[in-house]
Amino acid sequence: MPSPLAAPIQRVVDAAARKGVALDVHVFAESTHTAEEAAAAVGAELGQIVKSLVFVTPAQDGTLEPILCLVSGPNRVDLARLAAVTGETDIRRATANEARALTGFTIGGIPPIGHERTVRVAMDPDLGRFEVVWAAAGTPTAVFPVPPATLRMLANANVAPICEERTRGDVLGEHADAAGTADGRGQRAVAGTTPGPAGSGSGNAGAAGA
Ligand code: 5CA
Repeated sequence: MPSPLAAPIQRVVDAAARKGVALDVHVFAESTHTAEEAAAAVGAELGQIVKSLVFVTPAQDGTLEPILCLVSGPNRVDLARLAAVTGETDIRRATANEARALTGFTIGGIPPIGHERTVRVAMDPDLGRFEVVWAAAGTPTAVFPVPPATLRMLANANVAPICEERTRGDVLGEHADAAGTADGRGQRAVAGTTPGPAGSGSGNAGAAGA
């Protein structure tokens, strides 16, 4: 009999199941706490790792409202952009304790779905470059693969420019292997031009996003 999933992982699996998606959770012996560790564990590139970063803004009743940012591994959230996208003026990073209290999960394992309460979610369009991305599944050793468009649906995420501009050097370095293609966007899964496996919603989250 398969061993039962840890309770936090089960909450993530159940949340996806409620939307009709069966998650394929991978649990590792080694840590997947950081994006770098997760990329090494699954053999993906850093950009395919979904960082689930918790920010907070004061709600009208004086409590803190969480805002979850789903961010491609190498990218960083730009607070001014996040403020513009959410319409909030007072946003900061959650502390580790706040993140745990607001989501029900511990940093390093915070998933994009299955939280304690309804969370507003903003998603980095760069995740839409890949056919599949990998997100934390509730603990710091568990991740799951998901097409970015499915992730957007599951998290009810608003795909919007929330990250700092990458430098030209960053982008050229990353795309060096794909330089010179006709459309200039490289050969790597630019969804919308490259159909995903089994039509499972691997479209470009960015193209469809707000
Ligand atoms: N499992 C991996 C890959 S899916 C993961 O969860 N990565 S993560 O980026 O979403 O979570 C780790 C992030 O938590 C780090 O990038 C770091 O920015 C953030 N973090 C670590 N410690 C703290 C802290 N004390 N307060 C707020 N954020 C923190």
